[in-house]
Amino acid sequence: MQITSFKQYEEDYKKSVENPEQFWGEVAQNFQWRKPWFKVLSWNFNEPNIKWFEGAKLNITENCLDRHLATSGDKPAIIWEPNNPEEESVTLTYKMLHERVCRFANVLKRNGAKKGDRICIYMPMVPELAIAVLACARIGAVHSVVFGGFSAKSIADRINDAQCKLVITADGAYRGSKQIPLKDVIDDALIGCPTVEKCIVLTHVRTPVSMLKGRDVWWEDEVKHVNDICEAEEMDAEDMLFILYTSGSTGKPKGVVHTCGGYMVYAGYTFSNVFNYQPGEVYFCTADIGWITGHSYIVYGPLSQGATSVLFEGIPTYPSPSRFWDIVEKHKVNTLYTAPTAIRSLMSYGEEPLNGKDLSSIRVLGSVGEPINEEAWHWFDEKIGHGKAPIVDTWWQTETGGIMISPIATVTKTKPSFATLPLPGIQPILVDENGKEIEGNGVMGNLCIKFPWPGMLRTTYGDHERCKQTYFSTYENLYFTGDGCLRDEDGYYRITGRVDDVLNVSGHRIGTAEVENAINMHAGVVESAVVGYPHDVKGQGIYAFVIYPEMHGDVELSKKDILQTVTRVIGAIAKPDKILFVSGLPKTRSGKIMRRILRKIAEGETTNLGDTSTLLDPAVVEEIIEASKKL
Ligand code: 7RM
Repeated sequence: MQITSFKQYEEDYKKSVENPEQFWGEVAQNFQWRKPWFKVLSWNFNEPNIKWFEGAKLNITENCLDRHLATSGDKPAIIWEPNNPEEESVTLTYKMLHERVCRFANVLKRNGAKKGDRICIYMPMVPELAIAVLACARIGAVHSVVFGGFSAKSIADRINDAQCKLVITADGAYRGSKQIPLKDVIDDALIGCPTVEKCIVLTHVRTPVSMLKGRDVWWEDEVKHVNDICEAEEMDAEDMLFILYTSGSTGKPKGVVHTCGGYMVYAGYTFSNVFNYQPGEVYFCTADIGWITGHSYIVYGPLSQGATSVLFEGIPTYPSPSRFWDIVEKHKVNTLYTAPTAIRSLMSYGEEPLNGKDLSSIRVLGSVGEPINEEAWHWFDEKIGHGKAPIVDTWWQTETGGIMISPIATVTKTKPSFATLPLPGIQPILVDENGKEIEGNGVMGNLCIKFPWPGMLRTTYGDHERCKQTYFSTYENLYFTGDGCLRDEDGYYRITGRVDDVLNVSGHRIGTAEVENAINMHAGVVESAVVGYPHDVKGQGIYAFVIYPEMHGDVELSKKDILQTVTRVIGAIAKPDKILFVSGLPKTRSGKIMRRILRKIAEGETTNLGDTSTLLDPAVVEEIIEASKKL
């Protein structure tokens, strides 16, 4: 299954396009199925209706756990590195992880969870998070992991959208020098969540929490009441595995749905190939399991391949900007998969944090989440990889389930800031505004995919029409990614960023409409418009133009108030970096905000604003420009 030469890549790619069913059928043989499929693929992009490995039965946890027991039961599956380096790391072998997953699966059953039930997981980056995820999969319950940085309201919205029956959380989480009171946040969320019957709480930071009688139970108590034998539920290949909410151009995040069979095959295949993972190696992905990268490349991908996956609770800069390098040295990490924002942040501390650190174990480096600028790419290459470790710049999305366009480590010649070539099975195409294909090399366009792949989303939870509208209606018979893309003279792809109203702040996807809605909830705000602007570390920063007519007194206080509102409504990750109070917004005669103009102003451009002739009130632009200069 592993590609070892460029020639083989070309052959596999050709085969995957000419005969996709045969190609993926063969890849799927490397996994364990209870029953085989009768059809590899049936599809149409119009409804859309996508089925991979129809008729097949499996349980993904048998692939991630049971099948490794005989040969690698004592091999580390998860190495947990705590927030505080003075605390001890924890190693769970495949045997131990299997036992704990089975035991916790029984806890879920004991608390009323059944196949098909949705379970919300809001936890710190501890081994129990991976255990909770896998325990859901074990019994066929659908997990919906919510990142620990989201607010009570965001959690409640997600729980209600999926009608979750259970919540799994912890007393709190560590984040550098800070503590996040997860259970308090959950308590606030659950006030508005009538479908939730039980809440299982893990002790982690040992902060006092309130436990609601009849609803809340302790993880530690529950596991004492059950044994560690739990037969895996037999799942259909197209049964739901998980929901993961992600932002789009509307104010309401969508629940992206992934199913068991195709997702497993795609996460496992791409993990093995892109990182060229070798048995016994230590692999470290710095993402949070609350995002798709953590689902596919901390949990399911690596474990399905019997790999050793490092799970880190902390942040890159605590207690010092040497933290990643200390972890690499301590656990002899062979593959480091991180985000450009982390690289840029660490770069800014200079070379001192690297002094005396042994990074010689590193063989492969990876980047994900946003375009990586050349400067960061070279720093990563030279200072971390010592020019010897290939960098895989992996382009993909929550919706794609796994990596789509990326170098294959040791196989594909890399090029700074290019995601390079599509993986076997992936058929990218560039189109213009009208959906006309842009052929040839040295061209730019909107990135679409013209053929299904096993890891693709199947629907958006509870609203299939929305899935169709968002991804399959912009261009006929194509999956639209929302990204702009360049294909250079070598046929290499470079993703240039979103072409819709979605921001990418520190590798986190945030819809401008979501931030606007949150700001507008503040009592004094009449209207707002949010745009992104280039930010040295975060990639994009959030710039908010806000109409706040009755402001009396302190401007800074009002800004603080607005930031707090955004934190309460969405979470701290969506806080604007800049707020500019204005008396009006540039609108067309039909009332549409001209974001193009605001984007230019946010970038610091004050003269070449393009065509402003359709503006209702051009004077407002002059006022905004003047005000922006003083910000
Ligand atoms: C994995 C993930 C998806 C969006 C996507 C892009 C951007 C991700 C890269 C990238 C340039 C990359 N899922 N993006 N990877 N842009 N180069 N290697 O991030 O759903 O959270 O975000 O992220 O805009 O559409 S995500």
